[in-house]
Amino acid sequence: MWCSNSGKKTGPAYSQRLILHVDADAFFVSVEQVLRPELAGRPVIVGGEDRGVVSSASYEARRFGVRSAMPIVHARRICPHAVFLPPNFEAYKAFSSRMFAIMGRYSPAVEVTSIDEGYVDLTGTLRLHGAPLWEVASRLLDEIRSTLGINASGGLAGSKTAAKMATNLAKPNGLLYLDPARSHLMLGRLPVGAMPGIGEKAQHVLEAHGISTVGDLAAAPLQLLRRLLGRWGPKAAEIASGKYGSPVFCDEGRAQKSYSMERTLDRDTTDYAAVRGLVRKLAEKVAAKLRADGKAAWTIGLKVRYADFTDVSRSMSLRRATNSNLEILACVEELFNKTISRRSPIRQVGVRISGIDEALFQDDLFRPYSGKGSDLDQVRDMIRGKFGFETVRVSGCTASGAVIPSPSKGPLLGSRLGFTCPEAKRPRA
Ligand code: TTP
Ligand code: MG
Ligand code: MG
Repeated sequence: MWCSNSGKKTGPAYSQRLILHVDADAFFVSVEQVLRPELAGRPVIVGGEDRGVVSSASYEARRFGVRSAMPIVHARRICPHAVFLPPNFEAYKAFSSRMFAIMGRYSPAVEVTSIDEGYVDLTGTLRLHGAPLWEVASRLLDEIRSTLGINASGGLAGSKTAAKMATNLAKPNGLLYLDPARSHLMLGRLPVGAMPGIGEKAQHVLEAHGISTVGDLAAAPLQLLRRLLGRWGPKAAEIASGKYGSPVFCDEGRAQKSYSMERTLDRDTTDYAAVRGLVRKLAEKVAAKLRADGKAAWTIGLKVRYADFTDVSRSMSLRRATNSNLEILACVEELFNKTISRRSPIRQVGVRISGIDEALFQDDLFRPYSGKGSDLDQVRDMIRGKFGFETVRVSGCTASGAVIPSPSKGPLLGSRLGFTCPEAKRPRA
């Protein structure tokens, strides 16, 4: 699909802000189809095991109603002839970095927003490329296609939000150019839920107050929006009106914006002690990744999915960014205690750490801070890195997820320091 709304023969002015948003089509599935060409053109679904959810569905599978985040059991019911595959993250990461490397050849300003998606700021590159920027955008998508063998769609517009909405309209395998001067006219007619940042819940709230399109949102009274959406309300209106354009954050964008892990339990359970242990284990693993990257986080979040698929998410922001195991565990404990008030079976839990910052704090002026955490955290990370996660247990959590009632009852090594070492395991040969 190709679409230009400008109707003009000439391209955008040299200095006009133009941002290209790129998002790979059915990314995980497309990579699988490159690795196994016999799957091309077939309904293919990548997702967790039977109790998991769909991560990515080929457009052939989507015709049967399969969508991301749908339980695999449901997908099997509505599309039984699809090929179901477990995820292969290493391959996806390799394709992802090759895709962003291609994008980086078209402009130095590239913001990575997810594994298969990002922005390229093409502003000011008209002379460099010597061609209209929509042609340049088209060339970029072609290069992804011919080099990696996967399709990507794109949106070229005057702001990141408009570009992302254009990509969504262009999918699959399309490119949509929206003339910055007039894009709000087209985007204004879209349902309010089409705007990035307006989730399902916000959409329902807005619709209940007669705000059903992006244009309605742009024109809504700010006071009403503040009441309905909090501080995000007026900003959302500004974005909807096309007046706000956040820059392409190249350096920050390349860095990971959050660290998260989630686990679906083998069976729905009301054994909250076991779930609590699992949550602590996830938090420790995520915290270790954060330290390994020399980062710290401002916000710690917990998600609980109940057996009926209702999700409860809670997060807390800290007074300073941290990567300390104990501080992160303390937050997760507090969130868990606040969240598990409903006495219903739990299906899945997840821990998400966001508001990522450089770990710049330094307690010892005479020793440069590595960002890898306190001595205790570094020792624990090192032992776990060498001998496996289970070789060190932080008080309060066993390998099976059950809670140790008192730290003093655990084996002694390290317990004074806040963790226990159940056994000195040898590395596997
Ligand atoms: P998306 O870009 O949202 O989805 P997609 O690439 O599969 O399909 P399309 O963009 O054409 O609509 O997500 C990129 C990848 O992230 C996706 O292939 C798998 C993963 N993912 C999940 O694991 N869980 C999810 O709920 C979503 C939405 C994506
Ligand atoms: Mg995608
Ligand atoms: Mg995406």
